[in-house]
Amino acid sequence: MKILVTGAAGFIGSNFVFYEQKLHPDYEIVGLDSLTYAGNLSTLEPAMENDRFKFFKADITDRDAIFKIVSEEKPDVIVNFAAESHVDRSIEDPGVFLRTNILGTQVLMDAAREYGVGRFHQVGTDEVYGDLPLDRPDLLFTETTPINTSSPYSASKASADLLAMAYHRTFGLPLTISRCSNNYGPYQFPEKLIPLMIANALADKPLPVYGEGLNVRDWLYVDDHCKAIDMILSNGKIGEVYNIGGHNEMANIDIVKLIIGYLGKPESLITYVTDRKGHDMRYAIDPKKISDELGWSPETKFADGIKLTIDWYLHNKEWWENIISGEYRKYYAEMYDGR
Ligand code: NAD
Ligand code: TDX
Repeated sequence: MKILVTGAAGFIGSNFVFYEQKLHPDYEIVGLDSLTYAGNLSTLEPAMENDRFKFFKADITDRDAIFKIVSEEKPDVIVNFAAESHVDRSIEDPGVFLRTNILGTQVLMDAAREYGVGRFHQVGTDEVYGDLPLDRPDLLFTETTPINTSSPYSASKASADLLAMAYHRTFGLPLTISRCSNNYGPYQFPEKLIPLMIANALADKPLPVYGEGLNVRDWLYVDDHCKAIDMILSNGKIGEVYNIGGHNEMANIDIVKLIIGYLGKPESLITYVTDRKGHDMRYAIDPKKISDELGWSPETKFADGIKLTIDWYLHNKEWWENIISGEYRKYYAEMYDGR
């Protein structure tokens, strides 16, 4: 079995490579990434030690490069993690989100068709369903919840999902789609809530909480997302969408307080800042379909996963300090200074 993993140098893509290497030591894995600001080749160093792993630096919107790699490598499966993934950046500059997330997915699916790749898996997000109200805890996103996007990011991911379903129906491309809730764990880029709060708290810098901090996200440890994708690749039904989430809803402010409590930092670091435009209130996944049909369930409880994650950032300062010393400083100043 040979799997082409796009976005392999990003947060979930790299964790998926490690997960597959461990679970299926006989698999060949081809990592592909254009190494945007969010991609780090150093993350993949442990994977490179395995001679069944190979890496290509390529952009998924580059048709010639992608066709060449797919024709030469002949993967059995393509799993597409490559994306622009940060909502705040999509509000500042939507263009690259449309290019990578929609057109890049199209290029990959065209290559899969051209060279008869047996399976295409599109990694989607729960954000395509829009949001849920705080006062209706009974409401959850199911696979049939209508698409109702709020940000350019979620609109681009929803477009990719729709295009994928169209490629399945029109061309018979054998594919599956997963839509996961918020992930956390090692190697997450520090622009996202949890690593940003850990990094700032460690530096005794203000912790910028949007609005009142009451927005709710449904957090899943990254390995449990990888486990779900692996199970979908093995037993998922072609043409189906699978929601992934572990019933772990938490308000942002509670996560921030938990992080500062664990690190022994004062709550006075919390700074309420101007809210995100179009900020979704609550996400909550109903994982019944993947549990019933594929027997998936999450293994890591949030109380354990968040400790593992904070400890990882404490022990791997070099990884994220390198990142926040570069281009990221400019981004941070533009996004947060005077907010
Ligand atoms: P990330 O930003 O950490 O990683 C994305 C990777 O894609 C980076 O390595 C980047 O260099 C690469 N990339 C970007 N544009 C590319 C291009 N044009 N060609 C090739 N590579 C390119 O994101 P992530 O959090 O790891 O998310 C991975 C996928 O999972 C995305 O599709 C995202 O929408 C989805 N997802 C993420 C979450 C989450 O909570 N992080 C939840 C659900 C779904
Ligand atoms: O500085 C911050 N302060 C803050 O209050 C940041 C960066 C975020 N927030 C809030 C906004 C959200 O309510 O925290 C929550 C989580 O924010 P993000 O980490 O930006 O994640 P989110 O917008 O929920 O999107 C994530 O989950 C779905 C991923 O980034 C997406 O790629 C994924 O599809």
